[in-house]
Amino acid sequence: MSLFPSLPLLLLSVVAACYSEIVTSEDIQKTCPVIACGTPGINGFPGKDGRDGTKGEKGEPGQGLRGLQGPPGKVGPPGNSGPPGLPGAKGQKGDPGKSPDCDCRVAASEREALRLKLDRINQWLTFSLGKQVGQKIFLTNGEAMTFDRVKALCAQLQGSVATPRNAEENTAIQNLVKEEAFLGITDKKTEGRFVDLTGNRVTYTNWNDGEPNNAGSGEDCAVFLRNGRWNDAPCSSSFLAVCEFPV
Ligand code: MAN
Ligand code: CA
Repeated sequence: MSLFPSLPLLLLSVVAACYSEIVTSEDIQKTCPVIACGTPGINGFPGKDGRDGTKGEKGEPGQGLRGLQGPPGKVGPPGNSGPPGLPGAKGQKGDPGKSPDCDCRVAASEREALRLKLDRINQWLTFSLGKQVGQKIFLTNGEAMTFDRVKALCAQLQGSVATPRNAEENTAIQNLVKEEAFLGITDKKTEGRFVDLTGNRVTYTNWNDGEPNNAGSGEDCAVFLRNGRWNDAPCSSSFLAVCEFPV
């Protein structure tokens, strides 16, 4: 038997092979017509690179060494003041003072003699004037002057213008004076509101009937009348100066 089949059979085999390729590949249908079909071509060049893919998820922290410590931060705002501290320790005992240059026993006896003498003078004054009442004594120099001058005179003597605080003191003044005298009471600041020289409203008064009446061009000073009662009169008028002093 011959190695080659007969020619019709060979043609039939080739046609059958080509037809089977047409059925499995549309592209081959265009490039491999039945009549031009030959040996397969060599592979083409690789296609272009594809587009970049989407970004991946963040990776796990690395395993490398920790970095150096950064510089210190800014200074913060000052804090609130703390509670007061404990009291300090007691100081050391001081040096003994200098002895006085005088003989203290003699000075003490002299002080006592002076005190006794003052007491006696006070008794003479009280006996003479009979005007001490409680811890207060009223004295007069017998002169008449304006209110401002009386005030200045009494202050110069470390006293004040006579200001009776009750009936007993009012009687003491009445026993002292035989003419009209200024009192340390005025309504200069507010008409009708009589206050003492410290500005306090007086609680004791002994106004004469119909007084105070602020007569004429105005009467802002209180004046002690001979009958022991009071009248308001001009501060610029002149009346007896009577001062009071603490005893
Ligand atoms: C005079 C003044 C007044 C007083 C009257 C009383 O005018 O002394 O202050 O009020 O007399 O009649
Ligand atoms: Ca009057």
